[in-house]
Amino acid sequence: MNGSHEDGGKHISGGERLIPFHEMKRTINALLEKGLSHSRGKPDFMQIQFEEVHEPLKTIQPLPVHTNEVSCPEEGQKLARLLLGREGVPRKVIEKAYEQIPEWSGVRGAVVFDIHTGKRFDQTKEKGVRASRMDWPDANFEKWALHCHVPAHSRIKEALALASKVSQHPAAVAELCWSDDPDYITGYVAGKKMGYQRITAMKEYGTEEGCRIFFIDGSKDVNTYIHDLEKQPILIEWEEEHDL
Ligand code: WAQ
Ligand code: MG
Repeated sequence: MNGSHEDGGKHISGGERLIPFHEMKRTINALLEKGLSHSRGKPDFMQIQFEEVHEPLKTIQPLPVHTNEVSCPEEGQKLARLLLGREGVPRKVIEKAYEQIPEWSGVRGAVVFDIHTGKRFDQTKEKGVRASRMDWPDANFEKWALHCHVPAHSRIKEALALASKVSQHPAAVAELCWSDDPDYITGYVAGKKMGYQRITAMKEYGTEEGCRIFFIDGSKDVNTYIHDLEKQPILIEWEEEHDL
């Protein structure tokens, strides 16, 4: 569901999947259900689109996961900034991005932020950039969740699949994310070195301001960065040996 918002209405929900044709009906039904029964409200507009993928599929491992228990959003946000710094985002750049997070809370995709210039890289305004064409088959995800003692929720599956895809790009440095859904306050910071670092409180319950920032290094080759996020098909497949 990727609604148009020329009327200024608020974005309720989105979702992107990568599936074999025989799962089409089940998948579209699930997306419909997700859009119609959402904690952000009732949609007055919805778009469901599918397209055949011709590019070769790439299969990758999920990022390693760690859950950081924090007692309040202030502690969570402080930890997030610390982790971003460790992954290579300069402190000044973290501050610059954080200054603009309130302005970006209505963006329907992600903001791409260049750590080289300290400026927003994409020019998509309120639309943002949507990573697409990634998925994680349920059976493998459930096996992974059991092994890693993480709840087997589709929200976690989708977030970790997205973060794993996004982080594997050569120009990617780190990602910062928390939901815009009022009933979900766990967020994460992710990167090649630190993996997927869940943080159990990134905002207060009841608030609808979310965040998703992809930090990239603009001094690297970024010509195809946005195209790759949108078009490169990636499947997640966990193999236990990689986690030992
Ligand atoms: N590409 C880019 N940005 C996206 C995408 C996408 N495919 N999907 C969502 N976003 C952006 C968009 O601006 C949303 O408003 C925002 O991210 C939040 O999306 O416990 O649920 O789906 O480990 O509400 C993370 C923690 C949960 C999960 C994140 O985000 C866990 C979440 P939501
Ligand atoms: Mg949401």
